[in-house]
Amino acid sequence: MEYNFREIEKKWQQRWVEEKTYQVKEDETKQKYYVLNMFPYPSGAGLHVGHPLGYIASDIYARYKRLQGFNVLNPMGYDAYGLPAEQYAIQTGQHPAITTINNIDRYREQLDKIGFCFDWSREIRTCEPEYYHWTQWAFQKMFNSYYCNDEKQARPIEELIQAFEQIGTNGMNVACGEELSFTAEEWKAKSEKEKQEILMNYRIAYLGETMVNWCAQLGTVLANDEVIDGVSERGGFPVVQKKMRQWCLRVSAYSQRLLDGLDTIDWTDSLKETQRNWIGRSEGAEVQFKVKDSDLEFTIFTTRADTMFGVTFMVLAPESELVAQLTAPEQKDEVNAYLERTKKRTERDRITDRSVTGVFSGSYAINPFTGEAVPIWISDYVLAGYGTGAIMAVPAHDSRDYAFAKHFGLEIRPLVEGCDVSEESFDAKEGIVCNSPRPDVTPYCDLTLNGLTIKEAIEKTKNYVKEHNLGRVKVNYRLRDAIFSRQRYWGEPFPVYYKDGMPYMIDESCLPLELPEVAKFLPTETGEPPLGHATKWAWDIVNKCVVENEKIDNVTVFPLELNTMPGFAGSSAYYLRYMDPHNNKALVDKKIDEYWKSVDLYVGGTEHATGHLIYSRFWNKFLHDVGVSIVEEPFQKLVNQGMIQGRSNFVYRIKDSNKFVSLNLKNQYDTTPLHVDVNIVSNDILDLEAFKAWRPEFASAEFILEDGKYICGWAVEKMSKSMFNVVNPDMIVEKYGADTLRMYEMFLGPVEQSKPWDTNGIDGVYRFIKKFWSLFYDRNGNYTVTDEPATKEELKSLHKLIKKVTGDIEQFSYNTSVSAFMICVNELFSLKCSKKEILNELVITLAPFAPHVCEELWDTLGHSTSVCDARWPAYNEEYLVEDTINYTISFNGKARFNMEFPADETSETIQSTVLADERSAKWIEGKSVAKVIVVPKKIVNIVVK
Ligand code: ANZ
Repeated sequence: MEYNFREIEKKWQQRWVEEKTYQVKEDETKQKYYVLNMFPYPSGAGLHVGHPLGYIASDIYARYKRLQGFNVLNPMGYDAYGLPAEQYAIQTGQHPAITTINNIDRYREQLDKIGFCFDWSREIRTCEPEYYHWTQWAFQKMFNSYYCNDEKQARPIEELIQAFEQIGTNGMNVACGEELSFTAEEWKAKSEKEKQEILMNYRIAYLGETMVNWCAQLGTVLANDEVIDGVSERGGFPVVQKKMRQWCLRVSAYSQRLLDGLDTIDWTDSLKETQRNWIGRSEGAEVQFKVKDSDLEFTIFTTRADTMFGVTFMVLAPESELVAQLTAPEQKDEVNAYLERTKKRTERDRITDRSVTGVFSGSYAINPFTGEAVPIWISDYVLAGYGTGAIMAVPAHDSRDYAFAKHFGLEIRPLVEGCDVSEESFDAKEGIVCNSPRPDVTPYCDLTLNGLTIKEAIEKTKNYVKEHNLGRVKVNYRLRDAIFSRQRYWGEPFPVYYKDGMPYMIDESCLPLELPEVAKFLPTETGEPPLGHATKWAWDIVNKCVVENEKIDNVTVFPLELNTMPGFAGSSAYYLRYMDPHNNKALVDKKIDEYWKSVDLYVGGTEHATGHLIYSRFWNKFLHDVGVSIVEEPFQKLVNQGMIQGRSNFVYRIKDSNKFVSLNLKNQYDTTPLHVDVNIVSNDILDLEAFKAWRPEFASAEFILEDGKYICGWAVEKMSKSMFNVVNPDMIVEKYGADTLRMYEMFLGPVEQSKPWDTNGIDGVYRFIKKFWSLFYDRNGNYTVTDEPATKEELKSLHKLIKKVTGDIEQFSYNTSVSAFMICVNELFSLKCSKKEILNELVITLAPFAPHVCEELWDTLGHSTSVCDARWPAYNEEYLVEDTINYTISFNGKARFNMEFPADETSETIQSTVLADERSAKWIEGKSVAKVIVVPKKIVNIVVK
């Protein structure tokens, strides 16, 4: 029988479905192992060879773990809500659900061809009501919770209401937007609406005033990267900063837990560092400044409390509420003009663009340490959302303050008097570097920082601030609350209706609230989100159902929320749902949750380092607090697969002609390189007929060949349609089979590394599988496997392989495993080994990599169950011991020849045999042997004089 991958792969893919080979159930008798891939967004372009890289790597691991006796969960599904389907709907009118389903079908077809061991019975799609039921449910739980800083966890909002009723805000240590203070009596005296407004300040899912990039023409909020130079990337419409009421998630409350959790998980150091920076813990002090000639006071945040004596001005963020209060009448026009200008800049512009702008408010603040009055300025280099939105500026020691002072001619006062303040002596990190000790500042207050290091001085000043009631010690985090509203159609609807301007949750028992149909996917004429087009989008609280908008009476029928949830809503807890995907009573059954616990191995791209991987960790911690998720960290080990880049090919057109010249002759002509579809190039040789058929303008192309061939040039670029270098895995499967594709993708290099797709080596992998096959069948297709016992050499070759592959898989070093398979098969081939004893184990070892051919051969070897359920072979060190050792024989340190000795030979025998060998005579001739050194198992050196 010949190796016919088409038949074999089809046969086993069918069998796996029929026999439910990859369906997994909770099994208390077995240890669980949960493997997860970041689920794909099914785009219209389908999969290219870069996409399956991570899936193949995790598939190998899942199969390996199963062979080791683990009960392995390896599910797959689709992140099915998203913008591309909606944009396509806007352009073509095709409902995004249809586009999405078509794309999913195409993905599934492609994935099925590669032979993954996914348990498809657990498939989820985030756009299906059965799934988003639980996204909505989690949102409602967040709405009904607040975060207690003392207990370091989310608690039911009722507990907070109770506390307000009993003691007001007294002694309260909870996460909030704004620090409020009221007594129990004051609370009780408030109206229902006022109470709801106050609770919003504490809820984990809350409606908050946030600054957004608003594009009126598109009728939507845009993300920072959708805005370029103040206009929308799409359409070029003006974008302004606007305060909008949006749903937000209080992710910031979890900052410290998100940091601490990083120490408990097995992720790369670089990924952990990225998250630490993103969370941005910053220890400092909040200090109160009084406003001169006024009762007003305001608070600043500083990490350099020790620089208090260098403060020469203050700066407020333009959005700060203080701006209106502190702007003097004579400065009003100038300030307003400035505020208008800054509205156009996104936060990112403000952080990255270092140009200096600002305006004087007309007011002064009093330095609490020195009693000195300093001017208060307004500038957009101070961000409203960080710290308190106000700073004390120390131009001599902070580079942005320095630039600002230089620009506006403000005083620059170094901590050590008399230091040079010119740009040359300004260090971006430390500011003005002074080597002399700090001066005594006792004239102003009883705090001396003389001779202290910066760190010590900061500590001492912070203590001083605390003791003298000038402010407090404060830890800030850069991590912001997540904006959770989108003005889009194709997303999860919020299970929320509005009564008297305040949001209320629809009954939990009424979930899921299904996405309504709309006539248009665009915003409405009045600027409402697309759900504003829905005519049946009102909530009847008596009948607990969705009814027509005309029934809205704001008594029993209320309008429903028009925003939808963002992309990360559905992807934040999907891993939990795979455990129990069809449960309509709970997100996941408690017992099942206890069995699978969390993901042991998570594989996906690095682009999710600060988005998905922060949101899902937050979401999971919240679910943990409310008793759903068993483990606090959802993903124990994380492997980032690299990108597969495209390997583009070029043809060279001779200027002003339709003639193309082969690569190595091109220098003789004046040519322009053109990208050519890599699918009509093989080993850099162009298929001339296919090229002519590729595009009409090339139908009459002529060629200047070398050795009868047209050789193309090449380059490594991003894999993209526009560069004609996209390789579809279907084509590779068609030509070589899935087992070759799988092994070849792994052979390309370490999983974590980015590397170009280069089909030049694929034939070698294909030949390897054929050679492996030939250990079972001879050239004439006769089955040659025997029951003869294996020789020592054969066992050694096999066990060397098992040892190597076992170690490699644990390290995700699959490329070196593939080489090891090649070496072993070559060795067995030259030993003419067709022994069942050897081949049985070889098949099991190769099965995670090339499952189809291994199932086939496992079957041929006479086994009645799937190779997936075999036992991973243990290697036996005994077989690896060398029988003989090859010694290098040197004379005066120069290697001359080699000799074999039994591994246990004595040094004396080795010495005498070497000296007696006739080859030695040549090197000793005319001299005498002064010394013989035998280094056991390595070398013999003979010193002659
Ligand atoms: C005085 C000072 C002197 C500062 C000095 C720095 C150096 P991190 O580490 O990022 O927390 N700051 C505070 N709030 C700000 C805001 N909303 N927008 C822009 N800048 C703000 O940085 C904290 C430091 O950044 C604070 O310490 C403050 O400037 C500034 F030699 O205060 B510092």
